[in-house]
Amino acid sequence: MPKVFPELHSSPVIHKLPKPILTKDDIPYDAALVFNAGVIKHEGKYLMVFRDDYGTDEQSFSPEHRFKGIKLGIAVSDNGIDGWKVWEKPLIDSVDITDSEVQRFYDPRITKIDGKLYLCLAMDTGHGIRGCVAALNDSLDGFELLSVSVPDNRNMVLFPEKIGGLYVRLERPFPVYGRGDIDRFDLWLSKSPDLRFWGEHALVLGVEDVPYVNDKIGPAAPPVKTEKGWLTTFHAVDRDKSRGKNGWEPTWDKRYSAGIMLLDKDDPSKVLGMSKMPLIAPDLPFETDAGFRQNVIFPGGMILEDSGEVKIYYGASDTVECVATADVGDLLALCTEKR
Ligand code: BMA
Repeated sequence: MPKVFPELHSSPVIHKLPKPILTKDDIPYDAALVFNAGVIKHEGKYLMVFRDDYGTDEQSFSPEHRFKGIKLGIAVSDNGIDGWKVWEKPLIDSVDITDSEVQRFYDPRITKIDGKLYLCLAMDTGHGIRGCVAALNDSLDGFELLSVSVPDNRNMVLFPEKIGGLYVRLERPFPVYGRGDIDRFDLWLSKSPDLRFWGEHALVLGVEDVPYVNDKIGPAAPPVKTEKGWLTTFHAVDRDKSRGKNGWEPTWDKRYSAGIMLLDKDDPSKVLGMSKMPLIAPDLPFETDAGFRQNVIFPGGMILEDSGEVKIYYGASDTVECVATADVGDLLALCTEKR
């Protein structure tokens, strides 16, 4: 029986906005759950690509009557906090996918490399979950898939520049055999000369390295560059069978929090330091006591401002999109302090 962790709290260096920044009520089309967004700065504004699971609500939801589909939508804000304007047309709607093998895309992450925008997406298919790297159109109304992994893999994030002449991504394969009878999924890295062919796979962080996790870890928001190295969040899951009904579904026994670590500037498979405590944990009422899956926070965007403020965008309860801020110096200190 894995160890169970009774309470987790966000780090004192984290300042959460008390209310979500985007919810279903802000969406000009069918929306039920609006969460797990990628966010970057683009052309003087903040550009968000969010996930929208639609077609049911808490009252009509049942294991037989689940969501009709998933759309990926676009929202833009002047300050990255409020005033989000949601574009009338989503980037994609799963019901419009014509390839019978592909069911849906979700959990978009966005990265700008050499001025061009790229998405990483999870893709559910008839033969497993696959991780995708895609180039976003200049008009932001579609994307071209550049690479699709073999199953099962997801939670990919791209580094915002080439390192040692190669593109680099973090990712989370699902090794179902050989790691015991619970999830035990780890965080990996791959490199590519062209964003299409990926190799030089390396383990970055094992689930056993994170003291507050008894289940699985994986990437969260794309890394940001600091003078000390690459600062990056990761998602961290602990499981407790006694949680029982903990959201809309009959059972939901997982809790998702987020960790923070520092990777070597030139060899990002090397972890220079990691906080031994969670950076962000579900601890606001709408994160712990409401929503589709309670006790879930999942970062998908991280922006380092010139002032040293870091904005971390995260989905809460798989239901709404939120933001927290922190000082970059405090985040780096968390990764290097010995405790
Ligand atoms: C993961 C993904 C995420 C989600 C999380 C918690 O497996 O599906 O999109 O936020 O579970 O439900």
